[in-house]
Amino acid sequence: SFLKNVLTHPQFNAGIIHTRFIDDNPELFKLARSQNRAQKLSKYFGHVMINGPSTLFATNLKAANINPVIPKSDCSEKSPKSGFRDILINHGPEAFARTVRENKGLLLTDTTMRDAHQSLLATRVRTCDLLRVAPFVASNLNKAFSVEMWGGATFDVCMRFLYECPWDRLIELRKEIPNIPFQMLLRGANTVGYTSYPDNLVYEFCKQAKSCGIDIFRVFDALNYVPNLQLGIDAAKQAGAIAEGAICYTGDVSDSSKIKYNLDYYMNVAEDLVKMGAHILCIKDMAGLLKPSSATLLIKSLRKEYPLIPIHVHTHDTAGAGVASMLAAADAGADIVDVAVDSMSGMTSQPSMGAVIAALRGHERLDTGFSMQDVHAYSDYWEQTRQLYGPFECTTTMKSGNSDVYDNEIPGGQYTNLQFQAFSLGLASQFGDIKRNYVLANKLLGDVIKVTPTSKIVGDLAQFMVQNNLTEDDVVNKADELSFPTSVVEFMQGHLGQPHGGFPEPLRSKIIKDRKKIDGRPGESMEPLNFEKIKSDLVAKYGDHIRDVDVLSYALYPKVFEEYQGFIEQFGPVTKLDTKFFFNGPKIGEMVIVELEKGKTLYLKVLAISDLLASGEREVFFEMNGQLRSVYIKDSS
Ligand code: 3PY
Ligand code: ZN
Repeated sequence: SFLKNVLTHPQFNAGIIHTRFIDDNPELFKLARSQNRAQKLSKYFGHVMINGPSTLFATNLKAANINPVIPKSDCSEKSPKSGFRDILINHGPEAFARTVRENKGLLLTDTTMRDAHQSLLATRVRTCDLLRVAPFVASNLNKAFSVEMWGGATFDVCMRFLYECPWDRLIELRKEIPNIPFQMLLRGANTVGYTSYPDNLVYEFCKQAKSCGIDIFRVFDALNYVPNLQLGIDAAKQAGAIAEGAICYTGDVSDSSKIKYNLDYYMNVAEDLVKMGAHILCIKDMAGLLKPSSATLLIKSLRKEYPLIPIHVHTHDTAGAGVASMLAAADAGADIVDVAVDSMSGMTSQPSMGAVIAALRGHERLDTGFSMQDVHAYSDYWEQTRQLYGPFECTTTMKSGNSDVYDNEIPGGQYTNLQFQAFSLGLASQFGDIKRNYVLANKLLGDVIKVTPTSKIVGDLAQFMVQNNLTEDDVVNKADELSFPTSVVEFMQGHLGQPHGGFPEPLRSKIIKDRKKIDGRPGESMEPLNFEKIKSDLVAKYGDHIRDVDVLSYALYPKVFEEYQGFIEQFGPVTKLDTKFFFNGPKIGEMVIVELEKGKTLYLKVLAISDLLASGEREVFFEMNGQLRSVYIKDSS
């Protein structure tokens, strides 16, 4: 098609051709590429229509065939209303933190674009569905303290299951929402992964994330291990961003029988975070264990000790007490709480935005100033959009909140994950067993804080116990002979850091035997990565479209990144497809309109699929911008 472009070029036809003809006319290549993309997307459709979805569905629920109505923004694109980000940009992180403390009214972080769908829809929400509502968020939710839209599990799920680039999601959303701070969840020394990484990766990750649009890094460590936290806070600050130091919450601070994680413990971690220079303190209640009375005790104590530092509270509504806890936290002096829009709230997600706003309407000190109409319009959009994700809907198996979380302490995201796993193995009734064994596994591991990645270790041990029919005593007594999951062995070796109260003995020694022990911060003993070398290798393999951010994607998830690159090389920019088409492909004869880039629209229609040929393939006939084409697709059934 390049040749065709040259032959039909007016300059060529007019005979005005010189040695710079090709250099001066880069569109010759562009046109060729876009046709290529169209062909690849047709191949994608053929593949999905013949071989089924490209990403494994978690439930039997179908994706709805709807086009969600986009709520109307009440201001023009050219002049976004002012928001908290203006203060950050114009006056810097310290002034920003002061403004937050002085703000009248409770501030809200909207987690709909990250934690809510991570907890309810297996993190599967795609960039196009976020982008559609982004102008509305910028104009109508401009009072928000922040939008949490990146980090946690979204990074790897983007590439692994959605075949999207997480960095592009950030960059594109930033363009649409220039006025509200963007917040991400950073797993400290584990960044957005499940293991420890070399320090230079953590610094480089924060630098790139900040330059692509992240303003606030919520930094946590799954063990509240101070040296790991320090690394994350330093990296966020060095990037010039706001460092929100998070204390992972577990147990019950107001239950005097639970002594391991008591008020003194939390106050000590807070002191360390303040000493490190965190701009904001966060209580990160990833499992939804913070009852209202405990929120009152903890936040009052922190407020008294640190009158100047903003306090941010994060919870999950797993038991159903989330709104009550956030109101208690606000009353006790929290400045900011996390909420998800109504239709994406509740259960393992965050408490409802609308409920918190309505509860505080007219409150002399805490009224949020949000309009209920705006919340309803936003919620309407998500109610419809959520239906596109039926195949990942946690409510297929979960119908209500569940206060057993106070016993098993399973984080919101993991709760639904474990349930899906049991369900997809046809062992839905085993979920109860897994939850009970999760409690035992936690005890065996020394009562650790459970959040990514430690929650996975506890979950792995619980599943190992269920599968092998092991009691708590069996695990300890037979530890010498058992072949424990790698995650458990590495945790015991110290690969994630040191847990509060130390490792459980004799189990640790029995499990690690003569393997290496890491006694300090794992990153300290890791070789720095050579980013230049990685980049040149990637460029050699994939071409010069590889950017510095791609180098980070590779450094964090080498195999996932390579599979993702291979996928888009084969099937093109599937991120441009509407969600219903991405999951299931179009119906025969249905017109699909894809905006490949501004001003470049593709009209694609699959016309017919042939019977199985002797080659094991089927021929897919389609119309691409009015022209008839066909591709052969292997039928793998
Ligand atoms: C994550 O690390 O992904 C979490 O959401 C932890 O709460
Ligand atoms: Zn969370």
